[in-house]
Amino acid sequence: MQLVFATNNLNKLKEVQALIPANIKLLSLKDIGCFEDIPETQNTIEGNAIQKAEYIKEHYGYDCFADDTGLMVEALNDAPGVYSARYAGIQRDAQDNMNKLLDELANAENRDAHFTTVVALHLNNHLETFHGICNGSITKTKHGKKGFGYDPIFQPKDYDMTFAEMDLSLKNEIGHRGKAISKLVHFLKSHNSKI
Ligand code: ITT
Repeated sequence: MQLVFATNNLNKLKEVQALIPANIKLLSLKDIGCFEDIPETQNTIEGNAIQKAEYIKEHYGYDCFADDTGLMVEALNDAPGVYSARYAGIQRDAQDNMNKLLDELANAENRDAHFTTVVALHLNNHLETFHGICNGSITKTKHGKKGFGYDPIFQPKDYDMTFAEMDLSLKNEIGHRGKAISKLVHFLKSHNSKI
């Protein structure tokens, strides 16, 4: 079986590759000759995941899945949420985004937050979605060099380190994306006895 993973984010690709069984061939956007920006114009995480998966099916004809993720911060009424990538501007810069979030929370007592991932799968002309959530809190300063995006300032509940201080295998085990992708793999296995 082969599936396109519709992402331009190489860090996501690395995390997901570690969770997908070896007998599913993952194709990247580059592999199918897709070099344009895929529209993400919906106002929900789920809407954007579905939009990305449907775009690839419609324009390239491949079965595929897409991941959309957001960081929801309680004290900010769940911002940046669906706007996580461009929170500090269209340059979509991780350091700028984290700095803005730390500034916004400078006087906040409640630093609770969660990541939400929705994976949308387009397979045999059917659409399925898989959700994953990871609860935690926003640290006061950045810690760690691993991972990507907001990882240096996100500390998952029950751990005394940020995602950026964890090995990929632990982030995948307890994280939002790992949970959503595990559900995807379970679904694929239950529909294909060869996986
Ligand atoms: P694609 O749409 O091409 O998959 P993207 O980087 O635009 O890649 P998202 O829209 O899903 O992906 O990401 C929204 C933002 O959240 C973006 O700034 C990411 O860096 C950040 N983000 C996503 N997953 C994350 C994770 O596991 N840890 C930390 N930050 C993450």
